[in-house]
This record gives sequence, structure tokens and C-alpha cells, in this order.
Amino acid sequence: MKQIKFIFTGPPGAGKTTAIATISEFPPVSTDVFSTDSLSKLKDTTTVAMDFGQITLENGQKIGLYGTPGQRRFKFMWDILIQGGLGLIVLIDNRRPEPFKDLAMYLDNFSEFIEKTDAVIGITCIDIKDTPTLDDYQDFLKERGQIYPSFAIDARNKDDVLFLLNTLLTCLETS
Ligand SMILES: Nc1nc2c(ncn2[C@@H]2O[C@H](COP(=O)(O)OP(=O)(O)O)[C@@H](O)[C@H]2O)c(=O)[nH]1
Ligand SMILES: [Mg+2]
Repeated sequence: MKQIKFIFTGPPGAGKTTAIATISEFPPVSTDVFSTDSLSKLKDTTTVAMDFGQITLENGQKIGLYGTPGQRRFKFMWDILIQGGLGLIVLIDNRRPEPFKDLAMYLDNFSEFIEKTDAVIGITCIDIKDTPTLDDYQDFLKERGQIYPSFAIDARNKDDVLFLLNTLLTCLETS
């Protein structure tokens, strides 16, 4: 059975590396290096290359889990990473100043890919900052005419991340 490929994207700090590590069946390959910009206040490192992990479903299907670098300046790598990809998981950090702007940026930059495949959205860190709410995100998506499934998740929680993955698989099966 051929491995299928899912892509995790979202701003630095949204939980991509954590989500992949939480569900991967082997310690993921991650390339985090120290960042020297303003992000270092938020966290010590930011991903400048990618994460790679893998999970095998009960039916034997292997899913490769690929995390993109977060920043828009690495878009050239996004375009490489999505090749052969079957779906996109967008993680949005609710603590950031303009999370809707973040979401719009990823949906716009990956629009061609998600039109061909599918996407799910996980809002992280709602436990730390509870606005905007999940309802606000769903209204925002409705206004944009992009009604992708969206959930509040914690990237450190295995069940939450598996739920996102299963939702994406279900969307792909029914589309
Ligand atoms: N409180 C809280 N922390 C989270 C959540 N999701 C991720 N984190 C933490 O946020 C930090 C940044 O996550 P990381 O995976 O490095 O983000 P990345 O830059 O997208 O790869 C880590 O310390 C995670 O443990 C969440 O929903 N709530
Ligand atoms: Mg990372």
C-alpha cells in the first residue's frame, strides 16, 4: 500500500511540530533551529525547514506527516512539500494578534492545493486565549465561502490530533 501524505501548516508556534510528534509512530525528524527574531519571545526555536513523521492506520495504510516551515518567506518550500500531498491540516494559534489574517494567508497560499484535495483547521491555544471563539472562525470561513471543518484542538493531545486526521480522511473518502 502506498504511503499517503498529509501536510501540516500554520504560523510558528501553532503546534505543527508538537502535533506530528504527538501521533508519529517514530520520533519525528524535525529541523528546528534557534530563531533570532521577535518570535524568540514566544518560544525558543522556530522551524526553518520541516517536520516528518508517520502513522499507520488499522487497515495498514501509512500516512506521512509533513510539517511546513511557518513563515511566508519559506513559501518556496511549501510548494515543494505539497507535491503528492492528499490533504492539508491548518493549525492556527489563537494567541496571535490577528489569527483570522493568519488563517486567510494560509488558505490563500494553499488555495490551489486544497481545491484539488481537502483541508481541516485546528485552532490551538484556545485554553490560553479564548477569543476569537470557534464560532467566530466558522463565521469567518462561511463569509469566505470556505466551509472546511474546524475544531479547537490541543496539539499536545493525541486524541485531538487523531480526530483532525480522521476528519480529513473522511472528507477525502466522501469527496
Ligand atoms: N497551552 C497550549 N499549548 C500548546 C497547544 N498546542 C501547542 N502548544 C505548545 O505550543 C508550543 C509551540 O508548538 P510547536 O509545535 O513548536 O509549534 P510549531 O512552530 O507550529 O511547530 C509548544 O510548546 C507546544 O507544546 C495548545 O493547544 N495549548
Ligand atoms: Mg515547528
